[in-house]
Amino acid sequence: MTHTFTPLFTLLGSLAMAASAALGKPNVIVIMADDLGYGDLSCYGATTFKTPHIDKLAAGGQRFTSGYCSASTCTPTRYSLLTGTYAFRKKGTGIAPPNGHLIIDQDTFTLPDLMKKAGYKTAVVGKWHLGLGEKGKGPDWNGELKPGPREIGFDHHFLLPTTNDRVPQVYVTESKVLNLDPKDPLWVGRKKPSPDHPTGITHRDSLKMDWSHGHNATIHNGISRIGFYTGGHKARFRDEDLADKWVEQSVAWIEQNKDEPFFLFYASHDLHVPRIPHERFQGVTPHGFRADSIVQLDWTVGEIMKTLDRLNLTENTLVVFCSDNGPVMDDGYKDGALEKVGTHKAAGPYKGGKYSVYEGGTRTPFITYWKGKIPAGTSGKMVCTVDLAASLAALTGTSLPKEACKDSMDVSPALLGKDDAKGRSHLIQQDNGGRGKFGFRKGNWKLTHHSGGQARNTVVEKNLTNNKVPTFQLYDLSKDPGEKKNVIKANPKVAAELQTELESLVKAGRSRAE
Ligand code: NG6
Ligand code: CA
Repeated sequence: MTHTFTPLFTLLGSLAMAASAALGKPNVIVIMADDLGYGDLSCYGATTFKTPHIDKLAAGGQRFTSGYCSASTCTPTRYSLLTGTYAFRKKGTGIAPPNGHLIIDQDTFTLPDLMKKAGYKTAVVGKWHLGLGEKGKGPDWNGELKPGPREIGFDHHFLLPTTNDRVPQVYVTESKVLNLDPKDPLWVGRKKPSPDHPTGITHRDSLKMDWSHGHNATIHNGISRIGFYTGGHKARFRDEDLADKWVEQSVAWIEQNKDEPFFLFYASHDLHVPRIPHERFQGVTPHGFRADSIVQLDWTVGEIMKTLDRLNLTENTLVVFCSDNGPVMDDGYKDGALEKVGTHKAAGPYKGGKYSVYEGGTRTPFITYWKGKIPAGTSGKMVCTVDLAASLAALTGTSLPKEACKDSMDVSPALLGKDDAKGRSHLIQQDNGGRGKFGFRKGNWKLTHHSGGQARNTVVEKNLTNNKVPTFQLYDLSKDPGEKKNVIKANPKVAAELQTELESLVKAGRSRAE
């Protein structure tokens, strides 16, 4: 019997492989939002403002209800997106400072490396926040900003170096600060450069947006920032123009590369502080600049999709929309986000937000769209931004070196909306790292580990911080998605199993099978 059936199975197997190869090499655009929570889009339940362009992707593609980013802050999520490895496995992957060095080792096999191996042109436009320059040296602002995106696999970059609340407000492209006048060198540092240097403390009355905590150093564009800088005046941009500039740059790069497969990582900054949307978006929602910035982000997505339509690329492009961490209201500036939040639930039904290992910290909008290839629908499969490396490797038929992408799972069938697809069976969620806080989701169970017994920001809309919590808690997400009832006492066996598994996955140094 086996004898007669074997050739048939082999035939079916090779047909299945041919089918996946027949998907060819679609262009891939990963749009990563900044600080966008699960409930921050109208397709994820927001009712007081609309996000029609992103809603269109959700309505025509897969809208994930268990889509995650790997950490509840920016740098570790971006690190794991680009390396396919959980950031907690490497020291120094927390929020990068203004003068931080590149935290991805040059010999790491990265997501852009794998796309290049697959024959793609690669680019990153937007927020970087992974450091520039060598360890021990950091960025050479007036010279070559190397190593940087080029050295880890991007053919092209047009970037904001860190975040816009960190100095300096300049664009980086071709490994240099754009429009830098050598006669006006750029200096970036941690100490006030001279006693008369204006800061958010000495010139607070002159600010167009006041700070609430931190963010009181050098002033640029009426906003005081984290860190100090002088010079580089011709290179400096206005916060209001960031989104327009990145759309312009992305559209130009897509046009230049329309005839070959391309991979674009579009890293938006819109609702990260300081939230300064362009004047045309200011006041479009009842919630102040935070939600106005969401509408601006939605506009950028619309512009990118319009470009694909115009160039006839929509049916040959996979678009992945995701976020880098959950939401926060007051993140250091008095922009009224908290006061004007009204009934809006930025984290949707989930607890916590940015900085937290509760679901609100990492369960975020996650949409895949590919016209004609991905069916429309809502998916409950568990997927994470760390999985894009292994999934795009599978989609493009590229092999991953054994030692690379240690925690990236091939969830490409789920991303493509296949009926029989599986998502992840487990996921480790982390905060900014370094303090041993983890969330561990397995099926519908969720174990949280808070070393030191402190949880951050458990109710986003009330701006509570640092609540005391037990070291381990257990939640049953099938009955209690909002992580309200700790059921660890009633389920000691489950808790012990999850604790052991979490510990062994952390210790093992990898979770992708070799
Ligand atoms: C914090 C900043 C916060 C934000 C965050 C990084 C203060 C008081 N807070 O340290 O405003 O910049 O870092 O955000 O300075 S992230 O989304 O890039 O991770
Ligand atoms: Ca962020």
